[in-house]
Amino acid sequence: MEPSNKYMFKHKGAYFVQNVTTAEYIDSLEDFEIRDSDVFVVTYPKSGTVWSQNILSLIYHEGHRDGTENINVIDRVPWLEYNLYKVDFVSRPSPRLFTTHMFYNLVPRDLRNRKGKVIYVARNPKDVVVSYFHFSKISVTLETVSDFNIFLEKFLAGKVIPGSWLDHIGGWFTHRDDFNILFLTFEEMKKDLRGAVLKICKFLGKQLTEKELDTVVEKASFDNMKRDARANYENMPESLQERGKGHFLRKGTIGDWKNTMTVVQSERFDSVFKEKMKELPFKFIWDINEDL
Ligand code: PPS
Repeated sequence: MEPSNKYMFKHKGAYFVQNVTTAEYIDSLEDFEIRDSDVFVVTYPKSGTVWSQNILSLIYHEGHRDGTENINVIDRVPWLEYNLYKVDFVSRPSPRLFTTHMFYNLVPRDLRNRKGKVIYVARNPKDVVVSYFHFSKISVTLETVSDFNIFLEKFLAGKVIPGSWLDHIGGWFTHRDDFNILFLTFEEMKKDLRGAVLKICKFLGKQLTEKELDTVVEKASFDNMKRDARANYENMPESLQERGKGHFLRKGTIGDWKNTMTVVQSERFDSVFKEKMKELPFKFIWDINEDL
C-alpha cells in the first residue's frame, strides 16, 4: 500500500478520505454499541450505495414514501465512518440506518457478533472501476486521475479508497457467519428491482402492502432518483462534490464499462481479478442483456 497523501490516509490496512474522518474516530467505532434494530448498508464504492440507502429510507419511512417529509437520504442513512454533519448517533431513535464502505474487520464489534443487520451490495467490478473513475472527476475529496489506464492500475492494486475490491467483498463473504447479513447485487436490483426490494423486506422482517411496495420500487428507479435532489446527492456541499462537472447518478446500468475500457484493459483486468473471483459465489453480470 502507498502511504497517505493529500486525499486519503491509511489506517489499519484501509484507506479513508482525508479531512472528513480521523484514525481516532475510526478506532472509537470498535466500541460503538449496536442495537438489534440497526441496519447497515455495506458496499465497496460505486456498487449501489445511494440506491440502497434510498430503498432503506423508503421502506422505513412513510413520510418519504408519501412525500410529506423533506429529508436528504444521506441524513436518513448516514455514513458511519464519515459523520459529515456530526450527528449524535447514540441519541438517534431506533431503527437506526447506517452506511459504510468499511472492511468487515473495522466495523463495530457488536455488528461482528451478529447484532444488527447488514445488507451487502456488490456490483460487477468492471462497472465499479469505470463508475469510480468518472466519480473521481466530480468528487472534491478524491484525487482526479485523468488517464483511465492509471486509475485502473490503482484500482487493481487496491490503491483507492477503501482498498482492494477483491479483499473487501472476499472479507465480508468469508466472515459472513459473524454477521446477520444479506448479500445482494447491483445487477439483480437493476434486472428485478421489485424482487430485490422484497428480498430486503423479508430480511428486515418488514411487511409492506402491495401499494407501498409499488411506491418504493417507483421512487427507487434511476429516473426518479435522478430527478430527486434529496436522493441523488446533488444536495452535497460544494466542498465535497463539484457541481457542473457531472452527476452522481450517471448512467446506472450494467455493462457501461465497455464504453471506457479497451479490450487490452479488459484483458488486463481479467488476468488480475477473474481467476480469483471464481472463489466468490456471486454470479456477476457483465452486460445488460445477460440473464441473472
Ligand atoms: S458511492 O460514491 O460509493 O456512494 O457510489 P454508489 O452509490 O455506490 O454508486 C453510484 C452508482 O450507482 C448508480 N445508481 C443507480 N443505478 C441504477 N438505478 C438507480 N436507482 C441508481 N442509483 C444510483 C449510479 O448511477 C452510479 O453508477 P454509474 O455507473 O456511475 O452510473
